[in-house]
Amino acid sequence: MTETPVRYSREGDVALICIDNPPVNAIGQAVRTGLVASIDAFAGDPAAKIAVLYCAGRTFVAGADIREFGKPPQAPFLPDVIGKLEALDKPVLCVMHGTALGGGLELALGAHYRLGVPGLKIGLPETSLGILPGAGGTQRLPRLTGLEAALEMITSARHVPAKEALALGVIDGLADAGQDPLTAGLAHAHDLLAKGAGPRRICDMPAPSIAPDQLRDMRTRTAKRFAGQIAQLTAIDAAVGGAALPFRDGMQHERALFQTLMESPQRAALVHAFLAERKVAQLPELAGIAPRAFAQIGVVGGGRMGSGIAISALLAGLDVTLVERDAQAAAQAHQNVAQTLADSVKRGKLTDEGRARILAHQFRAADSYAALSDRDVVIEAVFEDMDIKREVFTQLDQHCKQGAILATNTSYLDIPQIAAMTSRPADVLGLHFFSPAHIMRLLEIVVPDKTGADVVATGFAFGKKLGKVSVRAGVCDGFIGNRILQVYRAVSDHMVLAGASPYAVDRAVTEFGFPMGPYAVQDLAGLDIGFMTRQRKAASRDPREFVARWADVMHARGWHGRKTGQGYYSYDADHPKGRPSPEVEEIIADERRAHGVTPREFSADEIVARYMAAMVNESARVVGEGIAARPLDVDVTLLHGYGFPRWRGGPMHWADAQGLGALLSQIEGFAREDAFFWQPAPLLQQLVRENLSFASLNS
Ligand code: T1G
Repeated sequence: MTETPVRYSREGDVALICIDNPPVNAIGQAVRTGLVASIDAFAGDPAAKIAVLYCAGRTFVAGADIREFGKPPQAPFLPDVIGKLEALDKPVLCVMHGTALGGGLELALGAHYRLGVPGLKIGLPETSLGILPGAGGTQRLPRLTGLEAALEMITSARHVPAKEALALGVIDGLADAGQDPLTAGLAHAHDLLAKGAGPRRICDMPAPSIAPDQLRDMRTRTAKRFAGQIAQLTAIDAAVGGAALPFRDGMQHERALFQTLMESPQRAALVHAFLAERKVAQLPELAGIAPRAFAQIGVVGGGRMGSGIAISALLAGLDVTLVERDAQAAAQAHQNVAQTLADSVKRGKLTDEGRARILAHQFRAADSYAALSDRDVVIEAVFEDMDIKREVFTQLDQHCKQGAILATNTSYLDIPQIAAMTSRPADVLGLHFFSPAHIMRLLEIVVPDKTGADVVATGFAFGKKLGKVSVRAGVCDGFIGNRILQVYRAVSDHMVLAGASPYAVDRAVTEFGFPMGPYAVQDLAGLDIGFMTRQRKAASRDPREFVARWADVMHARGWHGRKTGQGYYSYDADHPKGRPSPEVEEIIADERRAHGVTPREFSADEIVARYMAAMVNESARVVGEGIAARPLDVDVTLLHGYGFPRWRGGPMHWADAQGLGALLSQIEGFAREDAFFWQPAPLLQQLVRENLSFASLNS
């Protein structure tokens, strides 16, 4: 924060109020205080006929200061500051650039005129943080745009581009391209003065209304889209309820609902997720370490994963050479990439010119490793087999320039062993993408002991360029995400053996908030994948570990999940999402009989309790062993790669909210049935002993 986050000055008859609070001009207490002082200065300055409110730096105000959430609120309060601005009897013009979000947009709505700098995006993303616009957004925006458009903006939390903001009437005009906010503001202020424009207050505009059936539809759609969450429906209540009241009462209604949400566990979880996503890349070991260049990317392997990685890099503007084993495979890979780019155009993610430019200038597929000799970073995405990896890395070592980074996308092979196949292990690391790689945001950056810090820093810089959320992971089977996944899948199998149906497990888990349960996910991924994993692990498996044989029986029958029409669920034209299969239940019943198990009932609560306890316990191990740097790294991994419900914050945040003592007792209780599976994680025991939370390890 600069010393004076809000500056007041005057140029002729135009007062200038400039907010300067890097990095994103968030409105914290100092900014609110500064705004009040500037508003007073403008009101008391007889030479000032109009004020221009704008921001220094890369963006207009990105919102209230999220770091103040959960602390006692400090005066002056934002709704009052905005009310004071709006009440001025001289006009105020607000000029926005970058992103005007949340409290930032609400501040602009308190001004009398609004101008956007091209490239501006506006939005009220509060519901994505578990709250609602609490400084008049639910009252003022609908008066400008109508309730329907305002509610769509508020519930979707989306960033609205300048042109759409103009069409919606949220801004009055756009500055010329290349104009900075101050220059544009001064010019427009003079125009307004010349026209004799006075204050134009949104609070004086008539309140909008919405037809009852339209409102009902909107509620139904919102409840479905944001199942489990409370902020979106509460925001609708604030806007619709407020529109039926005089403006001041509407503001109070909004405030009351805002405060309830502010105190909700969902708000705490969503803010944790927001901050954790930004903190994952902040690692002490990387402080002050400059990344290497990474403009020229190489990819080995043009299958689904390799082409997904190539596309991700291409969409980020990087230059990509993809190598396949022969000319035919290279041509096929080229076609895969071209096809996905064409799909991106259809999905509106890319323009047709963008697609043509990428194919003409940024991308080529080749059939020789020599084509990778100028690459800065090469990512291998070939079949998961150590002998094949050896061939690839031997070739890369021969052909890649000195200083090039050699990355493997392996999900489970031993990366130090792969690094040792080269003459430069310090330049080798894991970049574990999730499929489809151009869509999934998670990237695990897997760091063997010998990897150079600048190589890791390059991994993070590369991930950021690709728009990924990158998480540092240590070396172990499954890294962070898949290692934890194996354990909560195992606990599901335990429950199924004991009597729960796979469908009951999936139902309970989706009711908790995951988009899919573990069995539906296995059907989607393919049951052959699970089969291969079991084969791979067979030799090293502890004999006390329970392995579900029913999965092998299903595999042997050719039931490989969705792609074969039969897995845990049966799929057909009438049931594209699958329906329970009595034959699967029969196969499972056979195995129960073979184990002498008398099946028992499981409530949804018990299923979730065991599922989550297993997930948290393994997560604690992953942190305790240093595989994840902090609990927040586990949370971000599960949120972005495994469908953990964001509004529950991730398994470690969720565990803290439950109370670690209670969770440990639960695990100890389960251990009385199965001491091998339910060994409490030492870190969990330690935290309980010391009366600490996982969050205490995040700083
Ligand atoms: N408060 C505090 N810090 C914030 C912040 C905020 N609102 N927004 C960003 N930061 C920090 C962020 O943690 C990071 O810090 C740095 O700024 C750069 O962010 C009353 C109550 C604006 C699109 O939800 O969406 O207003 O990690 O890495 O990719 O109704 O930040 O460097 O230490 O994300 O260029 C509503 C949240 C608040 C917007 C920029 N506003 N921010 O993205 O950079 S609630 C939001 C964003 C509210 C009122 C209510 C993005 C961005 P550090 P960054 P970026």
